[in-house]
Amino acid sequence: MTRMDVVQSNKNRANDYVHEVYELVKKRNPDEKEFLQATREIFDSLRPVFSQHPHFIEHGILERITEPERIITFRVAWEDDQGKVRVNRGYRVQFNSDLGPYKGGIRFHPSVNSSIMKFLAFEQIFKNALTGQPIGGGKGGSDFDPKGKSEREIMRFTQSFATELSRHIGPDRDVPAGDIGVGKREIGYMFGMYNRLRGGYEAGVFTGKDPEHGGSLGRKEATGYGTVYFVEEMLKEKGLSFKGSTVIVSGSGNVSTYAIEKAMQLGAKVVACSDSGGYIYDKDGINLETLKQLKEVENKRIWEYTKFHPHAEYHEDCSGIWSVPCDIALPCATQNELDEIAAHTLVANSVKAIGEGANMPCTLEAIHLFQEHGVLFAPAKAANAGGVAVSAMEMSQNSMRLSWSTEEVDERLKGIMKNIYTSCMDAADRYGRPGDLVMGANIAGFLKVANAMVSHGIG
Ligand code: NDP
Ligand code: 2IT
Repeated sequence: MTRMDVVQSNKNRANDYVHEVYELVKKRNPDEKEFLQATREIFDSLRPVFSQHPHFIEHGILERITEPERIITFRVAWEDDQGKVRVNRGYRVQFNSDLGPYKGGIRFHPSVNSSIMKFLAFEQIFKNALTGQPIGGGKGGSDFDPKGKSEREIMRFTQSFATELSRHIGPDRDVPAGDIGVGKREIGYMFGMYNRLRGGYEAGVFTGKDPEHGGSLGRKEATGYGTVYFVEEMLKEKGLSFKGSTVIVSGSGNVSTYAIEKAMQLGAKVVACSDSGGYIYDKDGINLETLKQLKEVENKRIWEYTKFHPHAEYHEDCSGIWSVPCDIALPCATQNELDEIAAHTLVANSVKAIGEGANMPCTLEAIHLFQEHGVLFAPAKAANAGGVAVSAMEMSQNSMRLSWSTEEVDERLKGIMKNIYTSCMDAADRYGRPGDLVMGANIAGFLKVANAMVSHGIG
């Protein structure tokens, strides 16, 4: 065989392998729409990897990496304020521990199901690998809806959830953090329950703790800031910047708030944000102080912004936010919030860059459309890795029993986001798709985990 024949034969073998394993994953996980979407995206990127490194095929890496090491499902019973017994379902997906203890957030949202937990844990494996820190991938949560619940109900539910979760986690085993519906308050309740059950104080078992009680400074801001740092790197390459740009950010939770703050600090005008009820448009630029007061302090709905800024508009239907003309759009709310129709609208309005602050906020069709039209695209597992990166810094600080300053954490975060950007660009270059950050992120993250899996042997 000539060299060309060998290359072609490796290519065919890689394509067949990826196709066969995807069919297997579909068969084993029927109806798990989000999980199949996340695997599809990774698989589409990996063909050139298997063609260049056929030994990964012999090691069955794709079959193994798509099957969680462990999925824990449990009953969470609790009593509401009326004395009525309520039952929710709890999950912890411990997907991959080849690079370190399972690491990933806990989500409380009524939409939580096995597919959503698995897609989030799967994404987390590659995201965590990209940070370069020693952390594996996991995710957990419950279909509990915190909306409309009293403080005490939230505490009782969270404590009941943590009672079962506690037997499966630990500082060297599995280290949860926050996600949708879970912030420092819920982390505090879980941490308290864990320590009570253990009869001690294990600081590094949760991250995202209150900085007054063992948390890292800068963790709250890290995901949003990190997303903006990553997008700024991507813009720089094309001679663009946040300075003077018009930006829209979906959501108004933890990630959105600090993406808005950093974009503003870099000189952007952020004109719209949302919650699941609708979006606000403020042509003068959103007032961040009002936003924080409403959402962080008072837990109110976003429409109330217009009470304080009557010139701003409120529109029901949160997906309408994508019709607001902008240079940069940062989807920071939830999965599949930006579909092909929204992508068409953004492209028609000459959007220049998209940065995914949320996990898998853009559908595959939307991503393809952006790429076809030359819109710069920063994929979630790279762009929103700043949150978990600072979580891993929190683990280090807890182990060393010391705390770093806000400035020190922020400097490290900037360095990590820059490194992630460079490794994604390098991988995209090396595997034949220069500038394609989706492919670059998937390949760079995958290679780290796959090499560790090979070194750890099969079984
Ligand atoms: P929060 O709970 O703080 O905020 C979530 C925001 O998104 C709220 O404004 C919420 O509106 C909105 N939202 C939630 N679900 C929907 C929905 N189905 N449709 C429309 N809007 C919705 O969560 P975070 O900011 O922590 O998380 C946001 C995203 O970022 C998620 O995808 C999460 O996985 C991801 N992420 C979070 C990290 C973190 O450190 N927290 C790290 C990396 C990624 P409403 O209040 O009306 O529900
Ligand atoms: O999706 C995510 O990266 C998170 N929710 C944060 C995980 C973490 O462990 O900090």
